[in-house]
Amino acid sequence: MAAETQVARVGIVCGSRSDFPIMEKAVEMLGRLEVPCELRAISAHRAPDLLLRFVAGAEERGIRVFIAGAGGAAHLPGVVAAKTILPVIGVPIPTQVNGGLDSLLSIVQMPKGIPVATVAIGGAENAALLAAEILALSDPALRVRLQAFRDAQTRAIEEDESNTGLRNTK
Ligand code: RP5
Repeated sequence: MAAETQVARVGIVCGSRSDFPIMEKAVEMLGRLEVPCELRAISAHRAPDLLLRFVAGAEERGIRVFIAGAGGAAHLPGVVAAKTILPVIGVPIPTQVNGGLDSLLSIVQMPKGIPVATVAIGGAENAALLAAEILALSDPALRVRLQAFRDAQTRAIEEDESNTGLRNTK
């Protein structure tokens, strides 16, 4: 039973260890939702064979959704999507080119036939939430945790008095 909960359900992969500070936000968010995940840096162009082996073995290991982050000519999410029928969520990594516009366009502009669901530049938290929503379709307990996350988020805004700005009325 305990071992079963340790099986990673979300496979997070990125092009370089330099992407870890962004991708670790996805790990953290999935941790809050109690969704087991794994994070690997495997470059699609420097280690393509390793990447293909990682993707090929993932479903058998228990992975049900991929989150793939890359920067620059960010082909990694598309390559992952090309080799699996599991959903792939792409995270464009911020770069020196207009803050990551190169990464965003490389990931979001997938030609038809192979989809990659793309989040905002650096949007690893939303990638994690979307992955959790996909898993929650067949995991009622996770659905409850996701709803609790949403409710707490809303409550924090409603109850935070510092959200009230200055008034000039009596
Ligand atoms: C991409 O190139 C990686 O995803 C990373 O965002 C970028 C730079 O990689 P490093 O030169 O830091 O390894 O493949």
